[in-house]
Amino acid sequence: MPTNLRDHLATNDAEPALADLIVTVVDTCSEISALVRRGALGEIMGALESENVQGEVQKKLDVISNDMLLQRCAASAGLVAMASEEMDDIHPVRDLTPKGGYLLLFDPLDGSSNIDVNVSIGTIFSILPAPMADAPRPAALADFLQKGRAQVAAGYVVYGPQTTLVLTLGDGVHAFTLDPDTGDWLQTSAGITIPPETKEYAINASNLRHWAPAVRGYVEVCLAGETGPRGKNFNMRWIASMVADVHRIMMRGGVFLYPWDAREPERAGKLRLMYEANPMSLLVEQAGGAAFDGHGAILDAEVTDLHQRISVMLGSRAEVAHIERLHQSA
Ligand code: P6P
Repeated sequence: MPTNLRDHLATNDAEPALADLIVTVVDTCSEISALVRRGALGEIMGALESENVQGEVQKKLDVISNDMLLQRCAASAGLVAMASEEMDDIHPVRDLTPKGGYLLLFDPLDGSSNIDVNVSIGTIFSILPAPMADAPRPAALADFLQKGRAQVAAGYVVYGPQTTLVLTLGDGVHAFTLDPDTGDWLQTSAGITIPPETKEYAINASNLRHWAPAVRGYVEVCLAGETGPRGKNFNMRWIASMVADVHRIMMRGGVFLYPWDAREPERAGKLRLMYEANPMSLLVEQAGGAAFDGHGAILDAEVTDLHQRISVMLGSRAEVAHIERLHQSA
């Protein structure tokens, strides 16, 4: 009988408050999955009048998912505060104490523009250690501004043909699939490793004219295939749902690029560091891959703002190393 998530966490000696927080997040994702599956039957499709801090039109399910995570995770005893793509400010839950605890960050429904067209979407989450405080005090924004390498756990749930959790606690990457009959999360992969080589890249090619020379050169050589300097043909995928594109890479290799582009030069890219790039980069590195931001490892990127954006190039280690060399020689 496959291991379930609770037994996996217990077997791997996960700190009890961390295990409880992870189980609470994932059980909430079970409920989000049920809403996603109902689609138009559930009257939760479509957009709201509101915009999030990113200036993106919020889908009903974005806000519903966000509120579900806030409400349910607040009960997890080790949780000090939360932050979300859908909220301008942090969401304090309980005071920091000398015992420490955890900070939870999430993109409650990444790829939500795909909801109305029935394409896979997902929830991404990151867990950071809460600082210890000599005297009890509420968490502050500055407590969240930790580099990605400080994460104690990261994961995503992809709402696709299967509902699957991919999780790391810093000691390898494992996958659990939701059994729709029992509601249990059963382990379906242990010790996921990303093949170091690949012939498959994922990028929104319509942005080619906006990219930096290194990225444009990389993609043009891929397009040249066996007639070009690398002498091999490549395949391209772009689901426009980071969770779905990254899950494919976790399962069969590849590289995912959402690089800086000239449309908004002051922004490092489109994707957010704290609750998209950092959790995905920890998962990818733990699976033997690499995650690069155009200058260095994403997990080492300086953090200055909760909603800062970053250029993302991640996946098969040898291919990311090739992309890094192109940046160094540009
Ligand atoms: P584009 C979804 O909105 C998202 O944040 C990621 O999930 C996805 O990879 C990217 O944006 C898609 O962006 O510009 O291709 O629509």
